Amino acid sequence: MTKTIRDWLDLASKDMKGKPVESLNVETPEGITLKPLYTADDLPAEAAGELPGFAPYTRGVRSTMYAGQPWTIRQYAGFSTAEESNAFYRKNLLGGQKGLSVAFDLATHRGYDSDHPRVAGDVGKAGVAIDSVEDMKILFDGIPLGEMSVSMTMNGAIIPVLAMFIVAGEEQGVARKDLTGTVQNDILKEFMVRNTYIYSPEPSMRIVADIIEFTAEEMPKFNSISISGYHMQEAGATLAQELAYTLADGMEYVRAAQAKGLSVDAFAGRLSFFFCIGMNFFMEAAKLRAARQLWSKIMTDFGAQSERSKMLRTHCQTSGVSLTEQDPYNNVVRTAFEAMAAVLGGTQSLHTNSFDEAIALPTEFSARIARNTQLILQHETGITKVVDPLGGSYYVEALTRDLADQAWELIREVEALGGMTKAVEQGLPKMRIEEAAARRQARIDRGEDVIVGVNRFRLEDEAPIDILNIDTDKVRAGQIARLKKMRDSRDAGACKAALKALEAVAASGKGNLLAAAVEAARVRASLGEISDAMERGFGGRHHALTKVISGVYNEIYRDDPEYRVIHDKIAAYAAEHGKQPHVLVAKMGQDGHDRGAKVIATAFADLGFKVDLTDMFETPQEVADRAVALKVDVVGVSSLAAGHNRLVPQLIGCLKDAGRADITVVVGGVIPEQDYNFLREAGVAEIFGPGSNVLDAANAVLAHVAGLKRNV
Ligand code: MLC
Ligand code: 5AD
Repeated sequence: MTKTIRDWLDLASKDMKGKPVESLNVETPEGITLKPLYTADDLPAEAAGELPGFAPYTRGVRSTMYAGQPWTIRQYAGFSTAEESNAFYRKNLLGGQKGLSVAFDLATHRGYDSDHPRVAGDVGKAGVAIDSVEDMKILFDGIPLGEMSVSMTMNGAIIPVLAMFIVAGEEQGVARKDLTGTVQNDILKEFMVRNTYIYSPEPSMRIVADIIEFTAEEMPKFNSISISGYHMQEAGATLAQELAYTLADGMEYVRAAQAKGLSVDAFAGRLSFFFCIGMNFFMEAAKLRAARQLWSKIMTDFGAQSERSKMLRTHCQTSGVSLTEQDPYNNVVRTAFEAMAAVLGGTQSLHTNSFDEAIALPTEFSARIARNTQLILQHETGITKVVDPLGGSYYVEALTRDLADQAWELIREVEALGGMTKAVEQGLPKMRIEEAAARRQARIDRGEDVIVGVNRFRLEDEAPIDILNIDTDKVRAGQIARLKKMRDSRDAGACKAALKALEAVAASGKGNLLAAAVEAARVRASLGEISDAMERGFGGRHHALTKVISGVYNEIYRDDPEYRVIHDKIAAYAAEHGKQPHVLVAKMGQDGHDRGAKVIATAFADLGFKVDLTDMFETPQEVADRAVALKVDVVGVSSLAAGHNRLVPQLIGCLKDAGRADITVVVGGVIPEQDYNFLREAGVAEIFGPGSNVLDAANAVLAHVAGLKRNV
């Protein structure tokens, strides 16, 4: 006889030996209740009739998906000089990679030439240094831009970078109408989480709209934007938040383009998306299905007529934060699962991270394993042969609906504030994400979220692995020489006139910024000069306010004995000394990753430290001045873009010069073990690598303040 759910419940109750079956339900951070069993009763009614290639595209944007054409293996890469990155790209393409994806260094991201004093430690470090068309041409030397699709992850300095790309194409003999690729050009999430903005939100939104306009008119094969949730998840967002805020960003860009007088169908077919794929296997696949479903609905509401306008096409990257410094070969396994979730979710293009992610940029070896992960999926698993193999799964279809519902609520909240630009100005999404990040960190610290090799099954001793090292001084010297040569040989009058014209377009609000920048790039204006011209036109750079949220740690840890012990120790110290131990959490250089700094600031404040945060992008001197003025006990530097070896010793030097060598300096973030000795010798008291437990860190810092541990 056929069994019913009732029968199953009876059996399960028996197997649970009296414990209620509902005790197996799990509440996810997204606010979704997972049950131990899904059945046909859970299938959403609409799921039955959905087919790939048709709206709402839940099952995929193409009728045949990978059976017709596999996703693009598009590995994000860039380091050092244009020459070195070009050689790396060519090798990767020979190795089976299909599309290019450029990672620029932080100086370039923030609109500074390599000779700018603020960026000395960042040149060529987290990506490739590009100062001018000359560099751009070298970057794509021997790579035909009419055939190879190129993604460029650029937001702040998007105008000079895209202008230089267009001119590099011209000088290769490729018309702009034939260029294929994508620019990230997603500034809203920069204000929320990624932090490589240059100008204030309003002029920044104009830049986005100008690019959408220019590409819609002149570059029909080019994706004008890559609306990105990736960095939100990396910053700690739940999957529902990532999904909702990304689509809400998309809606804001659609409105910005409409405000320029463009009709939806003139540009919407070239909007693209970018999501992060973490370890939550089924929910990640469901997220991509839900994203397509929602976007189709959203674009229909915007009045889209063309089917293409309603298709959410996306790139995915496996999650960086899910990877660990400890036992790093585990990361190969994690990345493989994440890649599989992206593919089961129906991504168009994919980057798989390298196993050395938590330590340094990929080496040739780690990059090969990462690429091969995708080649093996495409060629060995048979996964490409059937469209949307998860379609019809009781669980995945229910998750797709639940996530869509949760995200829709969050989208409505943002819309009620007047859209994402307003919500960003008010700081709501950033605050929500930071709170989710603090909760996640607390779950990890308490061992509730297990990370193999970090908070469970940890190895006693680990041998360091080989990592890629970049000599930034050498890269910088080369860049400065090339800049000088270009400046000496260009037509100075023509360059000045083009920059003046660009400044006027920025100041007046009339004309297209990208069109004006192409003229400037052609006469060899540098990236920094083009950025400066716009800065003058817009009336300055943007300065973000940094805020510390509080209460999350206290709430989660309320009853935790270990937490209480440290909390009480800090309270006792404060009572005895008449002041709380005082920490300045500092970000230096152009490193925009602030999740770690924010989580530490929140946790330390809840534990009873007095906590201040520096602004983003400070110099060592600025941080030292602030530390002295605030009379802090400790400066905690958060470093995730490899600038520590240069910036931290400078900071310690500045503190010494100010007569405050007694201020303890600790460093946390992505610090390879190879650097520990160097930093200790420079005077760093404690180093907290990835996977550090926040309570342990608090204990160690307090010990220094209380004089129980000596600064080195
Ligand atoms: C594909 N095609 C098919 C098909 N599959 N045609 C028929 N049947 C099928 N089954 C066609 C498509 O329609 C398209 O043509 C062409 O083939 C290419 O396929 P695609 O699916 O569009 O792939 P691709 O060109 O790779 O474009 C993917 C994309 C794009 C739309 C998502 O925006 C992209 O490449 N994004 C990459 C973004 C990226 O790499 N970002 C890195 C961020 S790293 P047509 O004519 O329709 O175009 C980062 C980290 C940091 O941000 O630093 O913080
Ligand atoms: N090369 C390769 N991957 C990079 N990432 C960032 N910069 C580079 C680079 N230069 C990847 C990492 C990181 C994510 C934001 O992008 O995986 O976590």
